Amino acid sequence: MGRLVIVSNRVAVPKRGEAPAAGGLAVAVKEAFDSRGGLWFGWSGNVAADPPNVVRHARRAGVDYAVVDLSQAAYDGFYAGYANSALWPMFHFRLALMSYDRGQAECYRAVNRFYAERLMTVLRPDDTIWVHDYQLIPLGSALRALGSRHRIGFFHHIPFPPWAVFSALPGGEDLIRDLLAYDLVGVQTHRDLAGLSDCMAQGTGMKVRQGCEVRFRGRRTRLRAFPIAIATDEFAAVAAESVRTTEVKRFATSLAGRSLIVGAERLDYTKGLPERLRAFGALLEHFPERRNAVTYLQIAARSREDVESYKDLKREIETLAGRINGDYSDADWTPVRYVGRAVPRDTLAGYYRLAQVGLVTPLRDGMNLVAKEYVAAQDPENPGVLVLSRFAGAAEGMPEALLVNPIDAVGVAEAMNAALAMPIEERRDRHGAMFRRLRENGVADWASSFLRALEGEEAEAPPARAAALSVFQARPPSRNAATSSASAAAGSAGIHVADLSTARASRLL
Ligand code: ADQ
Repeated sequence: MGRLVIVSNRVAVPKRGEAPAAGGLAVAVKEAFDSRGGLWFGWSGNVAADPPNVVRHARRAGVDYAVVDLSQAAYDGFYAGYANSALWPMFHFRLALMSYDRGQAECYRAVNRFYAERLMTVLRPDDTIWVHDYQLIPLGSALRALGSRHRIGFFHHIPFPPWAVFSALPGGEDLIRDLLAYDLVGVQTHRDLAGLSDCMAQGTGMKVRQGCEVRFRGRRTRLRAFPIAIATDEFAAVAAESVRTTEVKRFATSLAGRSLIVGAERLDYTKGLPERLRAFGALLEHFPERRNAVTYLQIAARSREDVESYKDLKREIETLAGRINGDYSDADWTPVRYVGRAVPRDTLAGYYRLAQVGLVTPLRDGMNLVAKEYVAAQDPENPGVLVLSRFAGAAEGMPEALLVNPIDAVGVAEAMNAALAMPIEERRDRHGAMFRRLRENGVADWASSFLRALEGEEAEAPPARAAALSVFQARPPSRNAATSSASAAAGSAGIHVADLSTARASRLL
């Protein structure tokens, strides 16, 4: 078996003697790399006025890294420009935030051609190539144009909208056609698969067999859903350890017995932060008994500060948090604690474990790993409750969360209130079901099932439809249905608690 070659836009080469990054792709592909050797190719993160046109190599912990630098002009047009100002908002259904510039679109293609040329210099004939995410959609076709006959797979980490949305992008048809250079295109959820399949059919005019296969110029491109996962046991252990550290204990003491609601993400308009702050304001307004009894900790790591819409977002969040604190604070209580930076992963895990409510309410999200991490971090004997946006990919496999529409401030407030009131048996039942599912589908399974499908070991029958139904029909333990007061509160509030019927599932698509 040949090497596995991972290509992602940003490649963080660990410093000599340092462990590789503990999250994301690094964990996902570690085992695959361990068993067959591998190469990780991408942008180094360096921007230079006139970068050397060379591939730099490094070897760390058994993994070969090959990275290239970008010029300032390439970075501006490709990354800050087309990828993050046109593609990112479009893929997240935010057409009003899209800004399109033809020069940037050309730059995006030029950078992908540049990556392909550099990558070809380091490839071996029997390598399997796995390309990641929306920055690199045309990489496969650029490699084919240079003569690559490798197996090439592409995984799309963010949502995939239907053609009615996608077609707002000038040249959208070309981007969809680029996907036909891949042998396998993976998305996170069945909702995304429906979007991708619709774009394939309408954007190319080609027949999409059973919604998941296209044949074009002798190549078969398969379309599949592979929901990304986390290293559940490892994260659970980190969280259990973290609550014993001085830092997390000090934080717990500072709560003075109040309940904790936690949110954590990159500062990004897709994550629904202003909407979430309004929902917390609504909790304090409509449920006065929660005043001075609950603290909301929001951790928002800075992100893409060179893109204009992200600067506006930061101002809006700071204003909203200031207003809630101005309206409701007491001398001994600040309702919103806002931390505007990244915190270490183990500290974050400790905060999750302390929190009675995990508030994960993106307006759209490919998957959302925070939802999974929050569940993994809980004490199984006394777990907190996940309040989760129905528009996060994670909702497809977590029907036991309290599922909400994030723009309904009062609805989200009612869900938070129901979560804070939920009896322990119901919390255990809901948590237990989600935790078991997370353990059964770990991140190593995610990577290996993608690679098995790419390398031809997948069963021929398309799994999409049957799997979609079984996920949507999953139900929480029967006790929840009518007996608990929290369920009743959630039900009367119109919160969709684990009852995604097939009919509703199809409305969500
Ligand atoms: P992201 O949009 O970055 O990822 P997410 O899946 O939630 O979103 O992953 C974020 C990661 O960063 C998590 O591991 C989280 O713990 C960590 N993190 C978040 N805020 C932090 C903070 N303030 N400090 C430190 N760490 C923080 C994209 C897609 C998602 C998809 C992933 C993986 O947008 O939908 O789930 O890729 O495919």
